[in-house]
Amino acid sequence: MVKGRFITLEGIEGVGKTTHLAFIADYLEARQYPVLITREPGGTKAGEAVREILLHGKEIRIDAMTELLLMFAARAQHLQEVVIPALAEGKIVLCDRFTDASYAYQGGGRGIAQADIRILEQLVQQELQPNLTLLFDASVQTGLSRAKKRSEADRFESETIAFFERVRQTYLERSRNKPDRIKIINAEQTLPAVEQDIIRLMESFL
Ligand code: Z5A
Repeated sequence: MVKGRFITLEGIEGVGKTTHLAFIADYLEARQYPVLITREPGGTKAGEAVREILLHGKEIRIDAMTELLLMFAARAQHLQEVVIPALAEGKIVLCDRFTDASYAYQGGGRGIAQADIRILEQLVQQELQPNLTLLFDASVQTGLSRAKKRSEADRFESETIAFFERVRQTYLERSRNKPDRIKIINAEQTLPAVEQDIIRLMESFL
């Protein structure tokens, strides 16, 4: 039985998901909420191994469908081993990316049909969906320039501007179709302004 709440953070690279995840965890813990922080792909030993192949195996050939299946393989393990047990214990699970990323990157970015992604979503998640998704939105130029300052480009970050534009537009389209769950936060703002928006959203969610 699901007692906790599942919050996911999404957006193109460099929009501040990792930064804001820590801020949200601090905000919740200061209010005595039990929090579990995790990420996708990853969050389990098997998932982190898959992540290593997906992000850093630049010399390994991975076709779009293989990439999608690996994302969902890691997700299946993550849900069973980490997310579902934590929700059953009443925790607030904060996850850096989830299935909206598969729609945005493998769907919008790589061109896999949304209907095919939906089949895997249904198979792996059944009825489970995030209760809240924060979509950090910034231009591709802003996101990539922030990401570049931080670390060497991984396999995704070496993609073209057009790829990231498609990813961003798919995220925005999903938020228009699911406005109750997916809330857009303007990530072009200064960090304190973004944090104020996060607090406003968290207050109305909790
Ligand atoms: N992927 C996929 O294709 N399909 C799937 O189903 C899933 C994932 C689940 C790994 O994701 C890759 O997996 C991802 C999609 C794919 N593609 N890539 N690459 P990831 O989340 O681990 O990697 P990422 O998107 O590259 O995250 P990131 O680079 O760590 O970015 P971020 O977490 O959004 O940003 P950040 O590290 O918090 O911030 C970047 C810098 O900007 C940092 O120095 C901050 O201090 C700074 N920053 C942040 N916000 C601001 C503001 N507002 N002003 C000024 N500076 C700021």
